[in-house]
Amino acid sequence: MPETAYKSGFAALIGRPNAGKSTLLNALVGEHIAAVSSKPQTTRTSIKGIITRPEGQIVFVDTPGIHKPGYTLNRRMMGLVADALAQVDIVLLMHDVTTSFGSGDRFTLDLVKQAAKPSFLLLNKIDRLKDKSALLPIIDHYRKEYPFVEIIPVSALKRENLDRMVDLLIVHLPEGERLYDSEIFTDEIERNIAAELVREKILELTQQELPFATAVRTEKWEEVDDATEIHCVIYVERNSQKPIIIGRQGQMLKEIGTRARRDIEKMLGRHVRLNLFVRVQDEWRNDPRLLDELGIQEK
Ligand SMILES: Nc1nc2c(ncn2[C@@H]2O[C@H](COP(=O)(O)OP(=O)(O)OP(=O)(O)O)[C@@H](O)[C@H]2O)c(=O)[nH]1
Ligand SMILES: [Mg+2]
Repeated sequence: MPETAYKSGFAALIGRPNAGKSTLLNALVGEHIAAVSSKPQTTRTSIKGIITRPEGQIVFVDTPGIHKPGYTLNRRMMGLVADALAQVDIVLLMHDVTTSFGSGDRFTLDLVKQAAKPSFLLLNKIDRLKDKSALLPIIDHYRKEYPFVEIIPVSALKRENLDRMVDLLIVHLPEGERLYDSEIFTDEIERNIAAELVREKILELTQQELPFATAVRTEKWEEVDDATEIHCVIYVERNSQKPIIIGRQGQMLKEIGTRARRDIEKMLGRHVRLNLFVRVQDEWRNDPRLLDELGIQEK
């Protein structure tokens, strides 16, 4: 019998919007599978990223940042967080060390306490700390709140301390067989990742309410001779938002398309012809059917 058995299991990335959960997911799998932006509420679904090591396999579950739900969309997003908390083996609570502990962090921490699972505290964005001793009061505060199995300062962006985090995670995972083939790094399908990459560019390039009022869906995906032809529909809520997405002489839509196409080509390793269409869909954030179609399902 081998000295240590193979380990496998699920770890949920939980935290406030903007903490850096999706940045960490992308860094861990080494691929751009989750949208990242400086705007809050970037992630709307739970996306799995898988890493396989000789000693174990970890399935990371990225989740939407925890916030007060207003629309059906946001209620479903919070349902996905509750679901992830209930289903995984280990919880990774991520806190952005450049922000101070507020009521949203209190609410988030209470959810982690209720889940009562083995939990790691990840203190993210340490690259932005001039003085690392600023971590000590944060660690102290969290340690008094919950018996975290590990408290690990990391930088998802600079990939600091991630190997150590993975090593420690494997130690705490249950014994078990591989859950996915070792080459698989996500269970997300390419057409959904493409739509997310388009949405990411919209978040990058637009301001105010537009990032929240926009959704993207891939409607056509076809392999033609030398390229993949992709049609994505961008949903906005009001007629007045359409010209903002399109921009003067179509410049904005063109820029969104160019940036997204580059990323999609990187993912597919193939030429892409990306066509974007803008559609006004009143109140889509409260439209159960469209939310289903967007993969943001009721739980
Ligand atoms: N300096 C620094 N910035 C980071 C780090 N990790 C993430 N960021 C930035 O923080 C912002 C938010 O990152 P995301 O990964 O989208 O955050 P998230 O927690 O997934 O956010 P939601 O999906 O909205 O819940 C982006 O601008 C990232 O570039 C880090 O380690 N250091
Ligand atoms: Mg995210």
